[in-house]
Amino acid sequence: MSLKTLKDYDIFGWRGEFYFKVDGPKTFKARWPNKGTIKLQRNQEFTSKADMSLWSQFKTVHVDHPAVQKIKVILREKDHLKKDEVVAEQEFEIKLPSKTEYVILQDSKEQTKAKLRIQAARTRY
Ligand SMILES: [Ca+2]
Repeated sequence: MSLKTLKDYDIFGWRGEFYFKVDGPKTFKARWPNKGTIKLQRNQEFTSKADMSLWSQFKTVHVDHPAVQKIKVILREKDHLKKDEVVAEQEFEIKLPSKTEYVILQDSKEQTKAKLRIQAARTRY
């Protein structure tokens, strides 16, 4: 995952404070990072380390019946004076299994962009 913004989100400090919410099956929501925010000034970019995942899930899929998993990803920006703003929100349909692919989650003005890597490979153990 990488996150970049071209916009100033805060009048004071000039730094946006971002975090992700991920909606999996049923109503379970994950937050990433679990605590804290990704602080970005205009034109800054954050790239996560390889071992950082927004969401992980194991699902049993029968060979003859490929499945689809819907995952909703929400990017929010924190504000101390008002409710946290939803910058971007999108539901991704992930075919199981599938090759690694990259998707873009961005705001309507295309100023803040998250590039997400989706890995839905078969797991054998
Ligand atoms: Ca803020």
